[in-house]
Amino acid sequence: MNKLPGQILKAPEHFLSQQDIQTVKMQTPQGRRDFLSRAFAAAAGITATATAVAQASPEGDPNILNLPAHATGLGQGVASPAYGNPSKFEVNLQRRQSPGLTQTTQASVSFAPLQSLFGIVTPSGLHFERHHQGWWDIDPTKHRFMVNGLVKTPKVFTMDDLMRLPSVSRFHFIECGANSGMEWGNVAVPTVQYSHGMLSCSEFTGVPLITLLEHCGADLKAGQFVLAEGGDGSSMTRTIPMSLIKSGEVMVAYGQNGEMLRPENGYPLRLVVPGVQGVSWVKYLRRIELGDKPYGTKDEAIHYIDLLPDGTHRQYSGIQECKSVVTTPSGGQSLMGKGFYNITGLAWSGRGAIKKVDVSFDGGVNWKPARLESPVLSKCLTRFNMDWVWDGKPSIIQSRATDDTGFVQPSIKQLREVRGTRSIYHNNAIQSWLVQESGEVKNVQVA
Ligand SMILES: Nc1nc2c(c(=O)[nH]1)N[C@H]1C(S)=C(S)[C@@H](COP(=O)(O)O)O[C@H]1N2
Ligand SMILES: [Mo]
Repeated sequence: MNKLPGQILKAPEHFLSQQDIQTVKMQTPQGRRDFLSRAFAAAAGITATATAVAQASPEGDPNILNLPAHATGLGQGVASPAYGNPSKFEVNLQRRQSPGLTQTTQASVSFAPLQSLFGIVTPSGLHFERHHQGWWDIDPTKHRFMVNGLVKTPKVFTMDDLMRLPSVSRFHFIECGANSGMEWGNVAVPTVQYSHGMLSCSEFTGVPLITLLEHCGADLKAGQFVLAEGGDGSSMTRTIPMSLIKSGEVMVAYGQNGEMLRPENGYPLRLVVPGVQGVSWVKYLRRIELGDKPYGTKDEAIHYIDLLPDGTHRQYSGIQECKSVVTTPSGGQSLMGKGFYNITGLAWSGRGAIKKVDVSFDGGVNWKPARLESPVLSKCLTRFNMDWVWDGKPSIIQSRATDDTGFVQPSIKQLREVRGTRSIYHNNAIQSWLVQESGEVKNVQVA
């Protein structure tokens, strides 16, 4: 029996009893191969109930014994509409609005269904959305992009102008600074879609911003910051330091996952600022101004800043620190019974590549390294997997990521010690999922 650390906090509707905590049992497999053989042995040993990973025999299963219509008849011709859609059986795979968020006149946030996604790329139609004043489908022939400020020749580009220039394609995550924000206040939202779903990852294509600035004769000595301005009515303007831009990573992007950006993600042009919170990835990008100091715009003065315990604000804290989350099993899901499971999740860091992800099944007492799946890219989602045999007892599953700067993802307790409890933004704490005896998984906090 393990002793779990500290006090367990929970959402009011998901009470975690002391008894649950006491009965969480640890798993200490010796190595993967040994583990797997024992895993399947364990699963086979519980044959009486349907807990093995597959049915033992096909006898009596009409779905394997009888030829279905699709094996004997003629299928359909090429897909119509010509732009393909998911299977009709996948209708539950949707972006969703959080039931816990205040609704304004129109919905302004939709969350990506992380619990149902594989690998690292977010399908464009499931990319999360955050609109400060609604989205637009802008005519690309009328869209203009201007570069001005500390440049020799201010210029206005059309989309055709931009698409003639040398382009790059790179995979990056985007995470809203408010992702997991509800967890600060110990409001454990029910599913990973709502706790972590303001996170997506795409292959972006565009022109490095530094190329455009140099093209306009930028003063790279005096010019220390740029202002990025969006074309929608939200006056979404953000300051971005030239140090990020000079690295060549910041991109004026028109492509997303092999096609043009989706309207809700900024069509026809958005800024891609790898590693930095989503708000700086200005959509419907229409202007870049080069200046010698931070601009302190409205969204930089009152939003996306962190109120610290001493009453001061942490400002320009835009880099999304190292973070991870187990996406299956996660809140709202139910395990089908004892036996083997693939634990899977995502890890990312705004400072570089993921080096390691450890997983705990006992609320953070013992940790074991997960397998990182390739590719492992800088400022990009990394997929991790791990084998697990569930013994049917309550368990608290957590993941803890380390990036290549050596930064280790903190617990919510460690984070609160430094940042207090009054933040909304920049919560990169370890996430805890309680697997109950019934198999139901709930969002809890181990603090
Ligand atoms: N022009 C404009 N750019 C914007 C926003 C906006 O409302 N208008 N929202 C920002 C915020 S807060 C985030 S988190 C990301 C969300 O990008 P997405 O909607 O493509 O997921 O875009 C940023 N860029
Ligand atoms: Mo955001």
